[in-house]
Amino acid sequence: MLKRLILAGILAWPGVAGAHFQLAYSPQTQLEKAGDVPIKLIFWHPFENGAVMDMGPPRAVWALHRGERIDLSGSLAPITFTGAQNTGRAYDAVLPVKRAGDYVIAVEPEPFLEEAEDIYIQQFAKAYLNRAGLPTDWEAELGLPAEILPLSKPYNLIAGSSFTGRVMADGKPVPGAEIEVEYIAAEPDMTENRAGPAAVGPMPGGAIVIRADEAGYFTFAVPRAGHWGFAALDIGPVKEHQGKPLSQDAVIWVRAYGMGE
Ligand SMILES: [Cu+2]
Repeated sequence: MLKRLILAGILAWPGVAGAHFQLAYSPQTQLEKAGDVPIKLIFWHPFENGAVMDMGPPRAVWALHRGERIDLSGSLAPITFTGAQNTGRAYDAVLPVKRAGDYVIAVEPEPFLEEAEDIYIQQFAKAYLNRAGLPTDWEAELGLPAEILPLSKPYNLIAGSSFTGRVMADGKPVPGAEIEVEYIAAEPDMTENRAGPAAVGPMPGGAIVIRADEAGYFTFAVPRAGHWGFAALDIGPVKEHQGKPLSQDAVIWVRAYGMGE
């Protein structure tokens, strides 16, 4: 029996080795002009340029701008996205950027059945864009069931500096939350709908993991420029979906730049 469990664990390993991350990706987080900005919603293993999961229609996709909610669900269009291993279902969305300020994108997906582990995963994801350098909304709490609040302005970190966040569930801090750290190694090609060339390989030893402190805070030193993601796992209030365990995760995407780049 024990042997069987170990074997099952080993067989399940490729599915859990890399970290799943719900992306809301736009190559540029700093915008000069008004206009429609394409966003890609992809459920992927971006650090290892690994498996693309089939994303279902999300429950809600919206953006916060100057305190107001912009519904993006009407812009959703199904696409396929191809990573180094496979092709999966994903979505295009369009963010209408008008006035200067922050645009905080929120994705509320349907629970996804992770067959290798026989659990559902639901990742509430946030990503940040800014027009014209005017900070307006990045500190706002969106009120998601699972959410990471940034304490560092999330769209223009300096590579080599640090990012601090606070893990929240239902509006309360989560002591000791487990957080996976991810890097988009192969940035999506926005027109070809496939992963571009990988800038880095996956780290030896599997997912990068840190823990929040007793008040839900964590800090990570960001070693290089690019798009970094943090996922606090299984922190949301709903623990079951259709008779199976549900992990409600909070994902935040931040952008770092090298100085002088
Ligand atoms: Cu995975």
